[in-house]
Amino acid sequence: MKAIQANITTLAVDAIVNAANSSLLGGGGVDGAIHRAAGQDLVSECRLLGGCKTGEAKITKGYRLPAKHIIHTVGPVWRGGNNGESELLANCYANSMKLVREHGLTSVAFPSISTGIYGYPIEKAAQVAVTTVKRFLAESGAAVDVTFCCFSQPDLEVYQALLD
Ligand code: AR6
Repeated sequence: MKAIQANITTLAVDAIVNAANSSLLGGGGVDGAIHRAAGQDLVSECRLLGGCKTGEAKITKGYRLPAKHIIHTVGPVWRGGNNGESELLANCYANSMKLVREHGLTSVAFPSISTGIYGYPIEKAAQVAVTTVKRFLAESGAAVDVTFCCFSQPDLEVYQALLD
């Protein structure tokens, strides 16, 4: 596991993860950037998926992206922390990693799910992200190269402190 600062749409990995909304039809933030970079064929495939519940994950092709696949997951909206947010966020990471395994993928990059428009505090979200992925790798024995792709330098510092 490692953390980097980058635009996730530039990464040539087996899968990048999208912080989507339950419609899976696009939005702002990283979702908007991924849909713009992948092109119109992405939304056509997404229309066939029937949406996605919070904490669940669905996979599509990567289309024009350098990444081969996109795993779309829906993070929780932060409502103060006592509304199941941490469990739902952990489900996003665990269910995305399950898809990585089921599809035989060996590299995946995650954005910091829920910490933009959905308002989840970065320190708390990064803790959930790192803990959940670490546990998945240990329990499954999977050899997957996992990158936490941070958009800002302060976010990168938070992840790096947890990974050291
Ligand atoms: N590469 C990597 N990270 C990025 C990029 C990028 N190109 N662009 C933004 N981020 P957000 P959420 C970071 O708001 O909070 C959408 O409208 C960003 O700085 O994209 O889960 C969806 O459709 C932040 O650290 O996702 C939903 O409606 C992180 O990605 C809603 O936003 C997540 O921020 C989901 O909100």
